Amino acid sequence: GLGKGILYPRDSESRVVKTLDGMWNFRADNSSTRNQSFVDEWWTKPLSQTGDVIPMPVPSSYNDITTDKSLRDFVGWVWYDRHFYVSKMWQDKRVMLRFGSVNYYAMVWINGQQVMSHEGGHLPFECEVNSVVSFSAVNRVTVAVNNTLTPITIPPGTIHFDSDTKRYPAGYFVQNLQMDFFNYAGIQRSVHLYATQQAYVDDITIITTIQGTNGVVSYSVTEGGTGQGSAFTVIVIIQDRDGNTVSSVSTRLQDTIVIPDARLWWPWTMKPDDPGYMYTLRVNVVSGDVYYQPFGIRTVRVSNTQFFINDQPFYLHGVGRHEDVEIRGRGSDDATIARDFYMKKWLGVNGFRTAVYPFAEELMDQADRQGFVVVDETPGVGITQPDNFSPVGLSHHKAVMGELYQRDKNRPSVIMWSIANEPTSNTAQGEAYFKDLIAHTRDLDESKRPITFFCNKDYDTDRVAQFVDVILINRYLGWYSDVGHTEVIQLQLSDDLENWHAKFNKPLVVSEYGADTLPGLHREPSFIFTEEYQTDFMKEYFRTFDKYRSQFLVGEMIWCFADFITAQQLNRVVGNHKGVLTRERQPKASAHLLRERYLSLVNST
Ligand code: BDP
Repeated sequence: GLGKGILYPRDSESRVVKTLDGMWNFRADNSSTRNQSFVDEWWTKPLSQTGDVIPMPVPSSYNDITTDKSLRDFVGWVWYDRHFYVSKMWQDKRVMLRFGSVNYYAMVWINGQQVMSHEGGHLPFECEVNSVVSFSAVNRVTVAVNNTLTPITIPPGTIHFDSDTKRYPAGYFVQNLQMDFFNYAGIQRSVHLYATQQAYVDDITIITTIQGTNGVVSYSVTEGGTGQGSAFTVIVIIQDRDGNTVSSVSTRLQDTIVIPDARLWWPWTMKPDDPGYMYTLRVNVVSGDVYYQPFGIRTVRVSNTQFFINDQPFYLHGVGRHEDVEIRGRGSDDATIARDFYMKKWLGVNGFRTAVYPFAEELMDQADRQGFVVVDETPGVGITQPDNFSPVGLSHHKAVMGELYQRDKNRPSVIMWSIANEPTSNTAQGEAYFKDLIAHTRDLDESKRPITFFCNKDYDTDRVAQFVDVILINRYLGWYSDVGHTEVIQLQLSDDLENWHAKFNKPLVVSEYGADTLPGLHREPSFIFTEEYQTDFMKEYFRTFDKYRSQFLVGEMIWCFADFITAQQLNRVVGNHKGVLTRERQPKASAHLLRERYLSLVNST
């Protein structure tokens, strides 16, 4: 089994949710040993009594908040704490503390007692806190966060020490990362404290199919807490988007409910007047708990040449993107989420990839409700070194995939799982590792969503594409190879696509292609880094896509939606500039070109 559910903390007539977002106290452990905080047991008292603290917003990455370079580039333990109350009205409830994401490793104490730890960023974790909180006095929550990446973290990294004291100061080290984005860290998503009844809905899984005009909804509810067994009686109904009950009542923990004349979930480009239709499964435990689980009715499947949503052919014209914004870094905020969806809609984008880690639940909710498809990806980027392929690393990667599935399994927007980005997929080691991980992912998902990974290897050497349902290839023809030569793109990409399809007989997506572009830089004829080069380059890809779109190409995703920050590197001028939008989410010339194409694709289907 999967173990516990990780349902989003939602309000209901029986549940209360409060947020612990806001300013926390913060202190980095700068000691030469890097773990003096553990020797001095910082969790045993308010952080402000251990030394100087600074205010730190939650949610946010801590890196870009201050002017302190050592904090921006910090590697090691940082500490957060704050006070909070738990209302006496919650005394007989089950009280939960939930973190949307802490990057990378987190330990949590309440009033000096450790309550949980979690490994891996970008995914939620929670625990019950009744036995450690006071309902009649102030409480303290302390969080220690470590962003050190090792060969067996997902994503992996290494620490390199330089001990030549003639050249480097004492204790000098660098963290080498096998990824092209800044390793933002901290409490990057919301923190919730919430209360449920003692007998509660622990988990809900919903699988939908379509029969004629009927929507067939199979659900299963997992019970939790006291009242298990016969005392755990449920009343389940389905509500439409306006809250009207549209089903009969079921009193079973597992059942199948038929909705006649169901309204299906569609991507906005397939049904512009009614995209993203969401129903709600209302689960009422008779002894009190009520949980409202949103879901959509849709199917996905693939043939050898096509991708189908609700049995209609679907062509993905999307973007790869990061969660990345000035000041907050990877910290989630609703204004950015809203703006990004407006810009995606403006661009004519009908789907995106969560590169290269799971995105915020609040963002995913909007993909569901606005009808965007999502290729939902684990943080498995940079699995390229022999020591990344250890059994410990693999079992952690499986656990992460399990957490991602648990979090997102009921989302209609999620049409594919991506297990990794550009791993070493052309060795026996890579083959064994990903074969196992893909089989594990298939076992998890009863709804049988297609599985994929982002491949940068060649059709004749890759050994993992054989296991996936859709082949996604990242290609930088005219950029990382034959730089400046747009005239090779059509030839090379056509040859590549034809060979992949001939060998594997599976649908393909060109899942990354892009050119760094500094807005305002112009040159005619085009020259790399200018706006002219980005658009000339894209036009060559477009011509090739159009040639294969009616054959076996089922999607294209430009890299990237918006510029984003990376580590300091000689080939990155303050970050990666392959965005069609700037980091401020304003268009480059390429955005207008992409928009023209994508909107014409909307109108042609
Ligand atoms: C691709 C990687 C992506 C990078 C991109 C680039 O998958 O993470 O940002 O290259 O270099 O290979 O822009």
